[in-house]
Amino acid sequence: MERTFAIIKPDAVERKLAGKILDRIEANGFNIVGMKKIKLSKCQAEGFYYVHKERPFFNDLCTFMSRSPVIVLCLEKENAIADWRTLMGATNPANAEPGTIRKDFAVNIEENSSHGSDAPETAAFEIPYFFSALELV
Ligand code: 3AN
Repeated sequence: MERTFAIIKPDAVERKLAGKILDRIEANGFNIVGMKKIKLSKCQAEGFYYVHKERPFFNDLCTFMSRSPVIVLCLEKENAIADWRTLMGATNPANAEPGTIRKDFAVNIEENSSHGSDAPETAAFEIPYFFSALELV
């Protein structure tokens, strides 16, 4: 079994899409081992996305991620990291496969409804950024 970290981003929570996205997560065989709704501060968003700090979209991205609540998740299944990224679809919804979360729900490349760890090392940073061991069940 593998664990990955996921976010239902502000654009999706604002548009009441959290239930639809959680339904896809469960229908695709993921166990939700951690879940909470939180409102990130700009500083917390910057810490989470620090690997992107030199990118031109960094400030806008952190402003977006802190504008309203998100739902953070720890998901578990075999091959969870790759399978969650497949279910989300490409970063830019214009390039995402039909039936993916980003194709169906994303507004644009920035407001793209969901986040997923891209590698085991990333998940190992991202999961404990939001969850203590006691919150993963
Ligand atoms: P992914 O979330 O698919 O792994 P990353 O890690 O390249 O994509 O980018 C992190 C986040 O930054 C994306 N989810 C998206 O919200 C935002 N982002 C990525 N590329 C752009 C871009 N060219 N313009 C605006 N926002 C972007």
